[in-house]
Amino acid sequence: MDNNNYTAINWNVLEDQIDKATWEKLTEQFWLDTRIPLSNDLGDWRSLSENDKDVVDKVFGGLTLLDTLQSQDGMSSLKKDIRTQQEEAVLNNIEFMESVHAKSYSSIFSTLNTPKEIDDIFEWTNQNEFLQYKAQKINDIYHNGTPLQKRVASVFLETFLFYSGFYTPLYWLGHNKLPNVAEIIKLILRDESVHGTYIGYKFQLGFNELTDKKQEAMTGWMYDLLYDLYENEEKYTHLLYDKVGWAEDVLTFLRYNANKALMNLGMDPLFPDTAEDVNPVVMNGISTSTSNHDFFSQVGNGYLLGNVETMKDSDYDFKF
Ligand code: MN3
Ligand code: MN3
Repeated sequence: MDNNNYTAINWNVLEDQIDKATWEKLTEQFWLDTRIPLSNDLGDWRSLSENDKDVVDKVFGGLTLLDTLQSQDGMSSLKKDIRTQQEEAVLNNIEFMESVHAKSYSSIFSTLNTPKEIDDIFEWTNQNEFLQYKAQKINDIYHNGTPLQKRVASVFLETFLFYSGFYTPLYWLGHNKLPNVAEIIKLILRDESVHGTYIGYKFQLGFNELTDKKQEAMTGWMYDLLYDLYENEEKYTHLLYDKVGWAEDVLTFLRYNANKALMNLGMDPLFPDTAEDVNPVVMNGISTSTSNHDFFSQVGNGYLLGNVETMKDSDYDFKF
């Protein structure tokens, strides 16, 4: 066969079954922010203190930035060194969902905040030095890193860096507040669980092909990067959470998730923290089943995307 021929993607001949399994999982769990009745959370929102509201706003500003990065630069950079054509299709799906994630915070803002407040949140997000540090660090790897480094950056972002933000809506969900906002976060979390596992798996395929010496160098680079990001995350966490007194709990949650990111990459944990160390209210928030709101049927019979089931704990633990 002529190597210059343009090759049609053939889903009936799979080099890697995981591509198809991931495609099916991701398309089954497709969702849109517009189906969640966010305005039902307005009563809860009004009951929060100014400090509590400020934390929610800034946390979602930060998450918007990270999902913007994933949708604009992350997946397109990973697509440059795919191992199979189906991997590119999966990354296309992920890229679109990252745009849904990034947009969903705007839906939350437009429900809870005034236009002036929204402007201030974005202004803060685009100026904050710790947010900019992590976004630029990861983006630099996306543009200048090796194929494996890029996959590490993506997994660290999604399985680790997001969690300083996810803590807040899960905390409120654990206290029976803002359940619809939390529903969006849980749908995002469910996606990220699949993304982190899949991209971590593709990393491991490449990593296993390296010589021992190169594996050692890669591992060293990875742990250095994690430490660097953790130091920045400590500062970000104190800045956001000191005024409500949650910083230490958030840092425990972060270390627990940093270990999960390493696990996705097939690496040993770095921190001693386990699920038992995390604030049980937040763990409870993660495991609370979603209420569904019947959101697929709300928009009429034509909008039927398979059966929506109650989410389980295991939905957040996607493994092959
Ligand atoms: Mn995302
Ligand atoms: Mn993702």
